[in-house]
Amino acid sequence: IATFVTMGWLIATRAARGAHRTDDRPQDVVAAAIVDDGRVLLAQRAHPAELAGKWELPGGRVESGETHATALTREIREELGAEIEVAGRIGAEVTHPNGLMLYAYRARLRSGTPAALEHLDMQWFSADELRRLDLDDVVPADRDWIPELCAVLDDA
Ligand code: DCP
Repeated sequence: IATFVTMGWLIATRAARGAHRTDDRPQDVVAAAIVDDGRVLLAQRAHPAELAGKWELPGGRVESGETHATALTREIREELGAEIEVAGRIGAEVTHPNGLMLYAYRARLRSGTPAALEHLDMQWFSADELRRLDLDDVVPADRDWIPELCAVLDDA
C-alpha cells in the first residue's frame, strides 16, 4: 500500500509541476519604452477586462531560457511587428499584486513601423502629453514609470 501511495503522490506532484512553474521565483515581465523623435510609444491594452483601454509600455512575460532583452525583442515583434534594440533599464522594478515582477527598458526602433497588432490602439506621447495623461487611464503597474519617462523624453 505504501508503494501505491508513494507512486500516487509522485504522479500528483509531477502533474502539479507541469501545470505550474517549476521554481518559486516571481515571473518577470519586461516592458519597452520605445523612444523615437522625442516621443515614447504607449499601447492600449485589449485584455483583461479591468485593464482594457488602459495605456501601458508594451511587453510581456519572460519565458524560460530567455534574457530580458530577447524576451522584449520577441514581444515587440509579436505585438507591434517591429524590431527593437533594447538599451538600459528605466525606473524601478514594480512588484505586481499577483506576484509578477515588472521591469522597464529603454529601446530604439531598428526596423519596421509599429502597429497595434494585439492592442486596441497605440500612440506616440511627448513629455508634455505624458504629463497631461490621466493616471487612471494608465495600467496601475506602469504609473510609477511616468515621471522617469518624462525625464528621459526631456533629455531626448
Ligand atoms: N503588465 C503590466 N504592464 C505592462 C506589461 C504587462 O502591468 N507594461 C502585466 C499585465 C499582465 C502581465 O503583466 O498581468 C502579463 O502581461 P501580458 O499579458 O502583456 O504578457 P503576455 O502576453 O506574455 O501574457 P499572456 O500570455 O498572459 O497574455
